[in-house]
Amino acid sequence: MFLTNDLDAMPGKRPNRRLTRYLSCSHRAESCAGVYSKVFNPLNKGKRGGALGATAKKKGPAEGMNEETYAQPHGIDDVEIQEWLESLDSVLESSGPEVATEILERLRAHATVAGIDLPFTANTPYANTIPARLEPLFPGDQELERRIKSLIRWNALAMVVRANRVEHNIGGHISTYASAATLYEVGFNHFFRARTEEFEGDTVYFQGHASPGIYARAFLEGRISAQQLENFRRELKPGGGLSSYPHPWLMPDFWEFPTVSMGLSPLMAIYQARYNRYLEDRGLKPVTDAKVWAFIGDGETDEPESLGAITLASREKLDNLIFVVNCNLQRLDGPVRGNGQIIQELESAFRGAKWNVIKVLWGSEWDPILERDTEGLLVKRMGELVDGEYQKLVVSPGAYVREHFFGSDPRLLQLVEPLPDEALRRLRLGGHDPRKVYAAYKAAVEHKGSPTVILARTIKGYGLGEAGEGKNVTHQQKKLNEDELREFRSRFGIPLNDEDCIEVPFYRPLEDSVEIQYLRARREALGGYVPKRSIRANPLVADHDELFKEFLGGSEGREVSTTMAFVGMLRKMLRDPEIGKLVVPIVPDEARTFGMESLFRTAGIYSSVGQRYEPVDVNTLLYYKEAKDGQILEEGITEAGSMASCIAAGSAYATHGINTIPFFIFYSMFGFQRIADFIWAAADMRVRGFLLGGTSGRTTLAGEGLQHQDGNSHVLALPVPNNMAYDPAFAYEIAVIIQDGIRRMYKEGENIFYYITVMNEPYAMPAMPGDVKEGILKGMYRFRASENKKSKLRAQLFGSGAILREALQAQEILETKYGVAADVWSVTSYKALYNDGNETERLNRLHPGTKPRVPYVTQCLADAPGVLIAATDYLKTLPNMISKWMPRRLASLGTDGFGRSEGRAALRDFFEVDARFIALAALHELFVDGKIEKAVVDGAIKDLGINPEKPNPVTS
Ligand SMILES: Cc1ncc(C[n+]2csc(CCOP(=O)(O)OP(=O)(O)O)c2C)c(N)n1
Ligand SMILES: [Mg+2]
Repeated sequence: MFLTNDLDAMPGKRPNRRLTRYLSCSHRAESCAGVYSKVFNPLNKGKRGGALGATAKKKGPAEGMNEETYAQPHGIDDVEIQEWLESLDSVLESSGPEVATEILERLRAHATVAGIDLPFTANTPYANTIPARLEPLFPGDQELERRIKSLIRWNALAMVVRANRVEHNIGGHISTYASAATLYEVGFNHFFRARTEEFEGDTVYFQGHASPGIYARAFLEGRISAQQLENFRRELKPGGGLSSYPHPWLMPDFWEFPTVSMGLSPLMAIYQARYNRYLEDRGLKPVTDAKVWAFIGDGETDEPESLGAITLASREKLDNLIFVVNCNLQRLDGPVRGNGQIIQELESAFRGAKWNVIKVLWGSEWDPILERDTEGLLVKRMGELVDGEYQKLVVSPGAYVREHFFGSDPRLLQLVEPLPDEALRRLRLGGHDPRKVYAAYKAAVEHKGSPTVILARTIKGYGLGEAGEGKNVTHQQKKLNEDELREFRSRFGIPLNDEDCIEVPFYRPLEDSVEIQYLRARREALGGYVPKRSIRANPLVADHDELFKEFLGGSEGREVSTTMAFVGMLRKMLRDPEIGKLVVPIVPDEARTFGMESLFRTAGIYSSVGQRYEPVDVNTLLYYKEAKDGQILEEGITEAGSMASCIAAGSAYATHGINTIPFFIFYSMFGFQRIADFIWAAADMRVRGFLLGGTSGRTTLAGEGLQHQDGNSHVLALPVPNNMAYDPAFAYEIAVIIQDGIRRMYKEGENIFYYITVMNEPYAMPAMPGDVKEGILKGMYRFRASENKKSKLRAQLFGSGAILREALQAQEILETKYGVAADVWSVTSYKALYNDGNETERLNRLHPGTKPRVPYVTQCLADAPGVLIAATDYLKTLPNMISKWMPRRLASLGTDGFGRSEGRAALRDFFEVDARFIALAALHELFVDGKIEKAVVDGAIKDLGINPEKPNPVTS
């Protein structure tokens, strides 16, 4: 190896005096520590040499810098540093970076052995990761690309300014795209490959607030009309408009991924990249080099979801994933880290997570200055400023830059002495330099073995000048005055005269202009336009009657839970010739809870590396089998990650042209309640598939208590318009719902998805009582009518999920003890009934002359006499919201309140939803109607063992 005791004797190598000296002083740990950290820690600030300016001197280390590294090392002078640096340069020159790396690693190891407590840092200096000398040639016509970009900048600004002139406060963002224009344009001109017949295409998550720029480009491409641009944020205007942000629901031929709720898209992108690998490993799509690009804001990285799954990406070696963080150092209110350095903070997080990190901080104008700086002072100075200082510096005049940045050290001043102030003002940041951005993107797409993050420094509101460039108010800037418009026009060379310019017209060069021709040619070379969403999967054809038939017959007395019944269906679906391969079971470390472990062995758990170990339970029937072609996505404890997988699987019909059918089963309390925003995004994305809320029902999940017992999720599912929510009680109901769901989504292509709650209470599953399929799907059907047709005392009992059985018991109590004849209804979906009722009302209101329609609930209850009682394991609001379409008053029982650690019987007593309370409610309603005496109710309270003074579950 290179580091021998006899360095001088190595052929062809220059004697490495510094390293030799270091090695020989290893016994003097303390003094060597100074040497080491001084040379190799880029964040170090030396006491000598006057490297710190007046401002920096007063301050402590910037945030993210280590106090220890800031401390002044002793016994070392600049000459010594210089010698070390020269030694390293010489090694680099003569032996290359690999040898230099080896030496540094050996040195670090040696220092550790020598007892030197090396300060940990995952950071590299505040410099470009790719040095100028390793930059590839820029393959495009830089001047032409700049002109195209300028036109896009103009149109993006124009659409926001015009929209706000027409309608004050309609909103929109100028400064996000202004900062990211180069990041996007280099991608559009050189990297983003479209989806074609032959190639699946790259997947791009656009930063939501940059949408004006993406629209403006599509306008130049001739894909979006001037009329649509004019109606930005006014989608309901005749001729159509453009949605504020990327929403596939609103623009299904254009946008693919909703990204504007911050933090969702980074996580979704990670799981998308992983899902692409899953499809490849399972042979469902060919192996390609398609990339997933995610453009995110630096402020956005504060959302826990943004960085929450980055270790998954590196663990899975997702080199098909590229994050581009637009580091304009600002968020909405002000700087992201005014007192620190967001870029360094992100670098250490990503490097710590083993990502390939590429920093693009400085533009080409800096290269000659850096080259002149043989002492490394400039890079050191670059690392000293906190972001708040940079925010000011990058939009300041050259004289200010000279004084406040270079002025910290006479040697730095000397470096820029030949440059006029104007040249200092024009020193660009890396994210605005296409050559630097191109180099980074090229390195990213060529990188193997880990995901890449590009940290690109930009200026928020770039080009807005006085109107907001780099200012704290820039995020909200929507209006420019005449001077500001003219200034912007001139800066970007938009061919509009002073007069026209203030009207802010959209500008598109003629079709045969070099700009349009170039732009089209570039996109053609990359396969077409991006973004573009299209449905590429063919509909399924089978009816799957055979598959689900067995579940319509009941369990013949055997006690099973609806979860077990569902797992039985899943097992069968996995074996189905048409859908078997397409089924994607997804579970966040809860498979055993749901009795799904039997699938481990048969379907296998997906692992990109197979199973590198012999599982501890290998000798058991249901061992933990991981396999490269495993079908189950066992995601570990991440409902958000699992949902992101579900989104990738449920949108694969569009993204990949593959009808994968996700079945994401989770602890129901940790679904809508915890990850509702992802579910909302899934709805926007037209995701198809099934969410299964396991262990559901506030009183059905025994023992687990307040944080687990779910009586909320069906209420939380209400706002999601295209989500079909069902609370079935029996196996046949689930079978009917799933079979119909597959038909609607994958045969008919409806853009809906399902939420089905399943429980863990075992009971005998009855056979389907006649043809009640329609009622199951519409939300309710009469499950068991009373056989007593003569009684004058009548009741209708509505039960759902496991509480349906309480209603059945109440039916018996009422008949046998009180002579009340009650019918029992299974309400499978209050949501479906609610939507139907509202739609009926609405149609009647809008068409007063036509024969009024009757809500389905009203139709059902037309021949259902007596008092009306509903009992649910969810909030009372569910039955209450449909009561207005019932022929009479409704008494609702539900589980409003905090859960308890208890058994089912005690819980149902506590929440007053058991058979006794249902019976009491019916008797009380009859009493209120004057049908029975008060004494009967009093007697029932006593007989049924109900404590009338018990605490209210809602407030206790
Ligand atoms: C979850 C969420 N919270 C808040 C917002 C509101 N919001 C929109 S833009 C923005 C600031 C964005 O800053 P950054 O991520 O740095 O993006 P930039 O515009 O600077 O590129 C905020 C807070 C949002 N869209 N999503
Ligand atoms: Mg920002």
